[in-house]
Amino acid sequence: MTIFEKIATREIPAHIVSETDEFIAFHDVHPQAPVHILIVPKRAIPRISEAQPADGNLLGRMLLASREIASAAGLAEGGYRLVINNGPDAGESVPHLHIHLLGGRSLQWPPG
Ligand code: DGP
Repeated sequence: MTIFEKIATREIPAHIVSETDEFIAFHDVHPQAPVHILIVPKRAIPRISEAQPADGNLLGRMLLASREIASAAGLAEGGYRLVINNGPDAGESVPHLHIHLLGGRSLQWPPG
């Protein structure tokens, strides 16, 4: 089981902000911004490069859910960034697909 599956099954505690039968959203343990939430499918797709066409609806629903999660976190007006790290060059550290939702400060571009 990945660490995020253990969070979904409550084996590991996390500050959960939103949940459906398909995915869960919780605060990142090492926040890189005042708001840093991870949106994670309960089914462990390792990374976006390994997602299948059948995962498309789930991934779309996760993206759309980010709007409500960002609004609930107070980010609707100031804006926010969604990030998916894929593979070692991108800094992927947990092999379970997740969308980072970052906001609450001015974010730089390009990212480091
Ligand atoms: P990435 O580097 O894109 O694979 O992001 C993994 C993120 O997961 C990283 O920002 C830290 C976070 N993380 C790792 N372990 C835990 C944990 O046990 N709990 C929570 N809440 N976040 C975690």
